[in-house]
Amino acid sequence: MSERENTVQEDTVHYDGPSGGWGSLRGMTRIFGKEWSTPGATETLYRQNKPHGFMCVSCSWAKPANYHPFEFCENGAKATLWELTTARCTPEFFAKHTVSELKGWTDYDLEQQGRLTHPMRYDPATDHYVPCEWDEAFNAIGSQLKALDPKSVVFYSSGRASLETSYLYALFARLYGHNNLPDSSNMCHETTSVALKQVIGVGVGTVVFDDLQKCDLIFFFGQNPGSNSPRLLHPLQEAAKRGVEIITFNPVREKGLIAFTNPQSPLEMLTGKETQISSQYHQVRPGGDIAVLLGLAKHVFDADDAAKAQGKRILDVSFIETHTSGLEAFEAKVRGTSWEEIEAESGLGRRDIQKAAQVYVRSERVIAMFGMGLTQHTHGFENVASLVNLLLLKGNIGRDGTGISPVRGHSNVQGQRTVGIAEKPELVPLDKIAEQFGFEPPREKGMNTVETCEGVLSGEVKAFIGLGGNFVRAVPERVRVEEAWQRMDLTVQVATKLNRSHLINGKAAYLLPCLGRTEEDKQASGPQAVSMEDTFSHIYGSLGRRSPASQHLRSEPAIVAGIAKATLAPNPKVKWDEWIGDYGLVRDLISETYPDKFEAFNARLWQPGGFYKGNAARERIWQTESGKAEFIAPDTLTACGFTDEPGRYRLITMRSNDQFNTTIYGYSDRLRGIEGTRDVLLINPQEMERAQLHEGQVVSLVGDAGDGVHREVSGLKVTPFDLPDGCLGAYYPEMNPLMPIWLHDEKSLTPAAKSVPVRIKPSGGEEAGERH
Ligand SMILES: Nc1nc2c(c(=O)[nH]1)N[C@H]1C(S)=C(S)[C@@H](COP(=O)(O)OP(=O)(O)OC[C@H]3O[C@@H](n4cnc5c(=O)[nH]c(N)nc54)[C@H](O)[C@@H]3O)O[C@H]1N2
Ligand SMILES: Nc1nc2c(c(=O)[nH]1)N[C@H]1C(S)=C(S)[C@@H](COP(=O)(O)OP(=O)(O)OC[C@H]3O[C@@H](n4cnc5c(=O)[nH]c(N)nc54)[C@H](O)[C@@H]3O)O[C@H]1N2
Ligand SMILES: [Mo]
Repeated sequence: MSERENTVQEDTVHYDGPSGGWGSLRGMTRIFGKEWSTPGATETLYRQNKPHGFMCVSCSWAKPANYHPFEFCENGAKATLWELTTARCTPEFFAKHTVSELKGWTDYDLEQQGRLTHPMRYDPATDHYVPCEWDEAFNAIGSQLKALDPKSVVFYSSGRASLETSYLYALFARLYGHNNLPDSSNMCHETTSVALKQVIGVGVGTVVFDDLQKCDLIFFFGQNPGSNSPRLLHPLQEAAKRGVEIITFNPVREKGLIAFTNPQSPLEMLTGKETQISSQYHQVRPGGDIAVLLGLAKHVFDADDAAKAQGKRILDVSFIETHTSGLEAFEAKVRGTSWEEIEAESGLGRRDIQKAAQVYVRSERVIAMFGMGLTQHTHGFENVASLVNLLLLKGNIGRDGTGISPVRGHSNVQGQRTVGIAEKPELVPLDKIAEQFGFEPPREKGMNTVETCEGVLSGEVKAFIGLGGNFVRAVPERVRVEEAWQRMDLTVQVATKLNRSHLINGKAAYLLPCLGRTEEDKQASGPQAVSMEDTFSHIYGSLGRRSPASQHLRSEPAIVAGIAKATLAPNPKVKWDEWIGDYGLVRDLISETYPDKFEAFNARLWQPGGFYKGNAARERIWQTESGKAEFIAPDTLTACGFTDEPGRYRLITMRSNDQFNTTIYGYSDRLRGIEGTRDVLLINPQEMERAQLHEGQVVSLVGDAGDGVHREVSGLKVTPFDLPDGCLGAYYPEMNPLMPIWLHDEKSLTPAAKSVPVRIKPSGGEEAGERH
């Protein structure tokens, strides 16, 4: 059976309940029936996100000091139980199936095989993975790395690895001789890191937990907490109950942003009482946010003009004068943009935008939260900068209850950057590292994710080490990247579960199984804790206690050290064995390299609520080029990188409630009412009629990027869905073959996954819209 046929199951249905509630409990039991009911699993969940417990492996939402008895959500529990599964992907499994055969399996079926148990080497002669010893793997990898030019080797990381692992991995890269350290954030919030650094001087958000309790308005742009950070629904619910306005801009009416029933409140569960979350919900066109944000600012300037006539001001004039630069150009841009242009690009009426702006005008303390809906666009930078512009107009950064708040993805994606995983050398204290370890680190810029793909396509990249993740599945242009991938000399994947990236192999390939975060990590000095940083820049310890899924597993730090030792010449200042024996020594190294953020790291590891690494912009210290917060006048109204044409749609690639990135837990997108299949094409009924499509019809999507490359995904079932005109929705990662590698944010190179240009092709037929 083909991969696609495999996944098509029954019909879609509709869900009218709130997010959370009984549905979320049923969601867990359905998937995890067996594991969910074992006493060990419940006990493990109880320790999730608590001091001396372990930190959830799912998203990077904050872990509060005053935690609930069960400080986890539906999807956090899914992620944990996924790691606790009793299924094992053993050498016998690999003996039974060739790698070519496994390539035909779905993501779901691959991960269902459970935890990897042994280090494996790919044997091209038989097309099987065969077991090998750890030392054999390390030595073989080490000798190949020694023979290669370090500049042709890439060390990728997915945002899960701990601060300790990440620090060692980045150090290894630099000792070896490159800064090729792409990570998953290159496909994610890199736009945020680049834009915030330029406009407010720090690449991370300025909001902390307490601010959510003090604000009176939250703007919510392009993030879906119901599925991707469900614990964020609790403070949102509390805010809504306090009368805080929550104004959402999102093309999709996401359930979690509409209504929520707290599954941890017996009263709410019994009475079925739900809280309305968003006070206004605006279905902006994908790519239409710059226009919306200019519209909001336009109303603020108009209101300020009117107030001036009465001797008052709406703008925070003293903040703007003392703390910002560039207002003039921004104001000229806003005033020079007509409401007609704003309406056309945003897909929203002037009155709706003004209604939102009126709330902003009267609010004292405003927070803006955002996610992939802003970052994954060709002009994602302008999206994020425009949101900051709006906040700056009324001094909404650097006061209690205000600020900019990206909602990050992976549980330690922000922290990895903090401790040196960065392809940009200017983000790392290289002089300090040189002094600490007595070597000369490479100073030239390394490759990020898009550049790595380009390097693989051109043959420049010869070897790839993946510390977690599913690189080949997650990147754009999958078909071409997969093809080129196999020309590499060496691919090494450190992982917990089998995925597609493990099946696309270089000439030599190793699959190295590691401990999960819930598992006990015993080293020479005893059980080891690790640590991570959340989206609010708080740092926490995490201690695994479960007995490991297999006795052959090694910890991520130990695997990094094992490869490093086999690759590098001995250096008396680089003590891999001692560091692996006691991760506290690694934390001391981190304190030494980053004294401002990590002073007394070991002593503060278990501080309830985590310790705060600080944020200059929050103190109104602007580490920007001008020394001020910078208004940016966007030179485009659309965040899209292509023009509208008849028959060309903007495709949003979406996450379901039943997945963690490329890990597919099941086929129920409960909160959107899509059940039984992921092979859907979501489109509104008017657009269906225009394209002469009927519900249930099976169609293909064809890339329409105009670069002459044929890109196509077939077998999608037309499903009517409430979306704005001119756009379509379908699931990530299935749609990634449609994304050109060059379609990315211009400044940060984040792939533009929320506006992919496509046409619809009825099966076996011409592309719809061609007749126009
Ligand atoms: N359960 C679960 N949790 C996760 C993940 C997961 O896959 N599953 N992934 C993790 C990771 S790595 C990340 S980065 C985060 C991702 O979390 P999110 O940032 O929420 O990412 P998405 O779900 O891709 O998209 C966010 C929202 O953007 C909206 N959107 C699309 N285009 C636009 C637009 O042009 N404008 C606006 N305003 N909105 C738009 C979509 O409708 C969607 O609601 O979640 C993390 N947490
Ligand atoms: N079209 C489209 N493409 C996208 C996106 C989109 O919205 N649309 N989103 C992008 C985003 S935001 C991101 S972050 C990337 C995600 O890209 P990645 O981070 O590369 O992918 P994941 O799916 O999170 O990786 C899952 C795999 O990680 C491994 N794993 C799980 N836990 C551990 C662990 O503890 N240790 C180790 N070593 N391995 C572990 C398992 O083997 C699992 O199969 O995808 C990006 N791609
Ligand atoms: Mo992400």
